[in-house]
Amino acid sequence: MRVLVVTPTYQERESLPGTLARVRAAVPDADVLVVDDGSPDGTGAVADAVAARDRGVHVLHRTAKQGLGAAYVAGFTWGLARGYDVLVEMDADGSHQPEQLPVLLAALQAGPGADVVLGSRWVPGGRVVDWPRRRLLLSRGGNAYARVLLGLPLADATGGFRALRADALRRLDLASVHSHGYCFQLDVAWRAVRAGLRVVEVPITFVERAHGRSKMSRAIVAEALWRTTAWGLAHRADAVRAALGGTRRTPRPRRDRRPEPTGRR
Ligand SMILES: Nc1nc2c(ncn2[C@@H]2O[C@H](COP(=O)(O)OP(=O)(O)OP(=O)(O)O)[C@@H](O)[C@H]2O)c(=O)[nH]1
Ligand SMILES: [Mg+2]
Repeated sequence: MRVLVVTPTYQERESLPGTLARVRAAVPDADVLVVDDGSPDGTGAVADAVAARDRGVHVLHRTAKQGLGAAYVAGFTWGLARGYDVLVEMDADGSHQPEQLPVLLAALQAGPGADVVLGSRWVPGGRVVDWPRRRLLLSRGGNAYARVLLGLPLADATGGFRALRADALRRLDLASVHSHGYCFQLDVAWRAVRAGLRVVEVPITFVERAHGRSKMSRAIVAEALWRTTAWGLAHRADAVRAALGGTRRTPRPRRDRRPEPTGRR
């Protein structure tokens, strides 16, 4: 199983080297792709320096900050073109623990297997360390909104630490993803559920960043809110059409959530 860990960066000069070293130690057989949007603090050069001495680390330089979603689409496209079997999403800021990568990857193969494994803060065993109350509320509230509006059968669709099988990813029509900010996470989870993929949540420990600044902004929250609302309304219109005798354009979500696999911490 060839694994590529995709790590988008913007202004992560201090966090990136430690994150990369931890990934390489935790899953030595996996490659890493840093997708840097021309960070003015020189994160791209830091990544290049690591890549120069480690053949398992690659860097994709983009010229302007275009958001987390666009960075992941570019990184996934790069990985799919090079034949990786599994693509992983991971932040560079230390919030996602590289030491939990083996648990995520094992869950792809455990039991009946999974197409997409989501690291989840809001299943039993999941944790958040050092987050202020307003961030906890935003995350819980955002996930609750997505559950109600989209019928998304997930406890945490925005954790952003996840593993996807390449063949599953190919079914999600990445070229049509327009989400910029962290609603990219919701977008992909929603597409996966609608495509009838097997989506599994495993508990993770999410730690507030120690260095650098959060890119979370009002604009990013607003984007998540309006896009989720638009998706929800379109979904409901679909359901109404189907109830009136038309055909359903989107398949019914599969609600088979398996019990957590191994490695609970
Ligand atoms: N390439 C690229 N990376 C980005 C962009 N925005 C954020 N990132 C990276 O994506 C990861 C997550 O971004 P964060 O700033 O931590 O945002 P967040 O995780 O939604 O917010 P916090 O929970 O406050 O940390 C980090 O590694 C960022 O450097 C972007 O526009 N382009
Ligand atoms: Mg973060």
